[in-house]
Amino acid sequence: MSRPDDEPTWGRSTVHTVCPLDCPDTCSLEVAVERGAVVSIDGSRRNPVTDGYICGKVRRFGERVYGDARLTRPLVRGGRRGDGEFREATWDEALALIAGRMIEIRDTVGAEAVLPFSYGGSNGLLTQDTVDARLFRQFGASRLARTVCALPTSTANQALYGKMPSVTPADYRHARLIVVWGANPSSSGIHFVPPIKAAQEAGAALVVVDPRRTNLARRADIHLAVRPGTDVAVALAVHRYLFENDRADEEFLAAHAEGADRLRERCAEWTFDRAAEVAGLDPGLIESFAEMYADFSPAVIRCGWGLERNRNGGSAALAVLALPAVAGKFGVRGGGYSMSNTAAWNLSAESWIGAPEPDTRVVNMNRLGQALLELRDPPIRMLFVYNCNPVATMPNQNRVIEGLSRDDLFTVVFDQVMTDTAALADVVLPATTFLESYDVAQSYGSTNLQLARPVIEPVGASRPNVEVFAELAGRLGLDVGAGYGTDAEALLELAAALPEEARGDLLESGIALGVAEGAPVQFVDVHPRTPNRKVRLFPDELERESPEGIYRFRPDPATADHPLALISPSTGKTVNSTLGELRTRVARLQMHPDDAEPRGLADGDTARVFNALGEVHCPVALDAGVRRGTVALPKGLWRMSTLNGATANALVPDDLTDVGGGAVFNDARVQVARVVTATLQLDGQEPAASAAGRDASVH
Ligand SMILES: Nc1nc2c(c(=O)[nH]1)N[C@H]1C(S)=C(S)[C@@H](COP(=O)(O)OP(=O)(O)OC[C@H]3O[C@@H](n4cnc5c(=O)[nH]c(N)nc54)[C@H](O)[C@@H]3O)O[C@H]1N2
Ligand SMILES: Nc1nc2c(c(=O)[nH]1)N[C@H]1C(S)=C(S)[C@@H](COP(=O)(O)OP(=O)(O)OC[C@H]3O[C@@H](n4cnc5c(=O)[nH]c(N)nc54)[C@H](O)[C@@H]3O)O[C@H]1N2
Ligand code: SF4
Ligand SMILES: [Mo]
Repeated sequence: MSRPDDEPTWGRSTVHTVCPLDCPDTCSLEVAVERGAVVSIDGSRRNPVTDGYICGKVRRFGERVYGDARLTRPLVRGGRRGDGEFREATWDEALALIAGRMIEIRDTVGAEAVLPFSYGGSNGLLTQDTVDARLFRQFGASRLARTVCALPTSTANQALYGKMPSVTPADYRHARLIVVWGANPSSSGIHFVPPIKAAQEAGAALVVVDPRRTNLARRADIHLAVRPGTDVAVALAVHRYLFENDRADEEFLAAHAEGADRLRERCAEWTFDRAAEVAGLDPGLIESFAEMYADFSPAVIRCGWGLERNRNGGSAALAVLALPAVAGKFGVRGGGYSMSNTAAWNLSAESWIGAPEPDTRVVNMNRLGQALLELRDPPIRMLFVYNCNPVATMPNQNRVIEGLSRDDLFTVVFDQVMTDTAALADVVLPATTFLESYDVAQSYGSTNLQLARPVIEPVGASRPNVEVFAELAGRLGLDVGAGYGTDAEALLELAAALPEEARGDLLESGIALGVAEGAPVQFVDVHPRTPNRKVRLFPDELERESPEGIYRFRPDPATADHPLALISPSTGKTVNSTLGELRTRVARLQMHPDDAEPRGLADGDTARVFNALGEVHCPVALDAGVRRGTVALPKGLWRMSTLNGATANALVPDDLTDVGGGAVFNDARVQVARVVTATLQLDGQEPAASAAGRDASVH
């Protein structure tokens, strides 16, 4: 890790802070700083969940802070769009340019021609939906529906339980049965794994529902290797079993739920045989799971996000989250469900944004390409990207790139590193990382709030979001409030809007643990936050929203030409696309040997993965751990990590989920073929290297 040499020498100090990245764990960190530079990052025990250790990704975060891709100055496009030529500019010049464009666009085609684009999964409460929201709302920009993740699951959790706080990992040791459904915590939330292992050692059974044999699936008593997108069928078959065999908790349902009869009607057709056929499983295995779930208490379901990223995602989340209610699993420590815990503090950004939302058009972020290419009245003329890397992370990548390549679009990208999206921008602004500015991280795995504080000075001329948006607002003549001159002032303003019990702990010790000291028992310490505190098993508003109705199965989109299901789950190398710049190896397509063999593919061969939307060229890794008929690429790849500059999202349709308008990343259906490398040998030269898509002939 490089260090500035001209800094004065002072001793090593350790600063306590938090990792705000998009990960349920929200680790508390100890960062060692020497001569003004980060020298090591490790876990602390202040957040009990962290337990003194963190993932390898964030241990390496210093390589990102000081890395080659780091943005240190504002940049203005020099050459043709996308050719990578930028010149350095001052903040004054860059912000004047942006403000001038915004005013010109507003005065000619209207403010709705500006679309702010952010997701903010790796951002805390300060760096998104504070001054940025005030600015874009007052300006009258188009609004963005932030739907790329968690919309189906959170819509289901909201409708059924009003987002009741979840069972936290610490309580898993009390469970006799743990069901990990569509989650892979070994990559996506590592602190969930030890509690699961400890519970197993104490005698708990483990069931994993996942198309891949994940680390936990290897240790499971039952692994249901479902075909992607079929969870709703499996969960409904379990419901049917419970209702038909007097294993439903009628007493609980009568006292604490409504809509059970309608759920019962919808599951009636889902025999084990029918669900097994749809999901590509042995019916006996689903039956064993159903019996186990009925028999064992406490039983907890860890519902992940893998099951929501398909056309049936909303219904799948509803059916899975409804299981503990129907089977009567609440009311005991270690029983119930875990979903995102973002609602644990019941915080609403509305309480500190203050400015009302304008009635402007709403753009679903999963259809960015379509919005850039097809929206009229007015067309989008400025895209302002921050806290997000849409070229790497949004569906239908080729359309996104085509949209961003429009000559008449002005794109601003405000980021920490030169992302694939920034490479296509007109103006690039450098942002601080969480080691250089304040933020308030809210855990979605547990219930704590923690303070991220500046550990080092901002690298180069990078600046925190709040300061940049406040200055831009000033240039636009908008009043975003007094307290936003610096991020420290903004922090105090935000803290004033937090509940009393959080504010004191957060500002004094940097951590507030939250509901019932972070370990609520569902239906004892916490209850559904629905109007009558009952579970709403058949939410009518979702039935109306969903084209075919809820608890319904929509058939697989596979065709004879594109028969394989491509999934793109999280890996231990990146958080979404964050840290993707540090990947050095080309990514591989995971494929079952039985799918590879008839295609003439051996381990390490270069393949072309394609459908009507695009193609990805990369080597194949044979792996019997991925179910037949399913292939997998890592989520969050940068374009440089494949052989042709396209990633899984080039193959993902921009269709939406049944409920919540979510992304259907795992509905990509593809064919895979071997790329035959040209062996043409020119006089005196080495054979051409494998160069898929250029001089190689593709079969
Ligand atoms: N290291 C790391 N950690 C992360 C992230 C990251 O990118 N990297 N991302 C963070 C974010 S934003 C999120 S939302 C969470 C997501 O964390 P997870 O809930 O773990 O979600 P995924 O990684 O998308 O997929 C989890 C599992 O679902 C499986 N799966 C795919 N399709 C299906 C299906 O149809 N049904 C079922 N039952 N399983 C399926 C995949 O094989 C995978 O093993 O992780 C967070 N943590
Ligand atoms: N194929 C496929 N694609 C997926 C998924 C999948 O399962 N499969 N999963 C999806 C999921 S779960 C999610 S959540 C999305 C997330 O997708 P994105 O929201 O695009 O998340 P990141 O890729 O982490 O990009 C966040 C960017 O914000 C920048 N950033 C961080 N902090 C700040 C800050 O304080 N200020 C500014 N200005 N910038 C900052 C980071 O440097 C980074 O480049 O990706 C989705 N994409
Ligand atoms: S990414 Fe997750 S596991 Fe890694 S340090 Fe951050 S919160 Fe902890
Ligand atoms: Mo996510």
